[in-house]
Amino acid sequence: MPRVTIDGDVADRPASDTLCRQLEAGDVLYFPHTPFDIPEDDRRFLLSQKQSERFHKNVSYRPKQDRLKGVDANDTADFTRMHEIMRAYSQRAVEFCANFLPRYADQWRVDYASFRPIEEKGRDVKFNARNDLIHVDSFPTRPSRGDRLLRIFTNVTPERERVWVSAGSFKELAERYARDAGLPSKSNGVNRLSRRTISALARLGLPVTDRPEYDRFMLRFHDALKHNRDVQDNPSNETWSFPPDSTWMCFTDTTSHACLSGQYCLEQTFMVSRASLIDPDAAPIAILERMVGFALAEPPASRPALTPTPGPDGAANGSSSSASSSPARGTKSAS
Ligand SMILES: O=C(O)CCC(=O)C(=O)O
Ligand SMILES: [Fe+2]
Repeated sequence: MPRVTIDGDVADRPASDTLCRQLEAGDVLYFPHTPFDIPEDDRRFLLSQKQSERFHKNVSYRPKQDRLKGVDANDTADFTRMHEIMRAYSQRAVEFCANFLPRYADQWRVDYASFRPIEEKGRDVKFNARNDLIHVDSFPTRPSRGDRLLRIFTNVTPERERVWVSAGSFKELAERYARDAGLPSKSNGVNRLSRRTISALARLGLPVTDRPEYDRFMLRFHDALKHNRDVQDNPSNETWSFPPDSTWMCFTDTTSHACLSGQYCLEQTFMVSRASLIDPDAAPIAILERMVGFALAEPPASRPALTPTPGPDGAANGSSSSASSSPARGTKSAS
């Protein structure tokens, strides 16, 4: 799965259909020079944030609510400064992506941005939350319902690269491992019953996530890949180094990835509507539906409007419920 380098004028024009097709199939689009501005003062402030003193996890920014999380709110000056920086990064990343990928921008939902200030190598987190194990992304608190997860990352660490490794695309991995992870089955009456109960509870406003079969499978697959030594240790896995001040984007529900090392990094996520894809048949949901022979989420046309509405946890969701039905997963992202 190639890493496609995009430099110079190409970054200033809308991506060609060929490039969109490559992106949707799992290629990484790599910009050796970040194609939008990150002011020097902002970088200095981000780098001055020492890991572990103030952060237990990533800093997140929710553009729809203009809300910052993961920073000590008692330190008002630093909180305000971090808030400004995350707001500005998110706006610039969204503006760049909207110009570069206009075919998705009309219908996408702008999801969270994040700042990752903690060294990834040897990071002490629970097994399924480890970023250094290869996986495809799925968000427990924000089911995508078959829409795609597009993410753009910027390495702001001076003099150190961010290193990723990949075991190929969702299609390749699903062909080999989806069955072992437990493909959805139509005949599972218990499943259907519990889904109906969850839907009913969600309609009553209770904090459960009405998660379609697709998202339930993607969460299982995320965990299964992390536990699979054949995936993790495959000698043909590809390694990509992203140098300081580079930016890259990919559909992280398709491009399998792990971050082996690297520190300060900014990121913005989008949920891209299935309806706007150039090749909807290459979407993970389409691949899985061909395998099982039935629909794994409501088709976009029969869903409520795509306009994001804040859920109870502030998540930008196109549906009425957004909190997790699975307390074990809490609000962490399986990503
Ligand atoms: O921070 C990174 O470079 C990627 C980590 C990751 O896999 C994720 O956030 O889903
Ligand atoms: Fe991930």
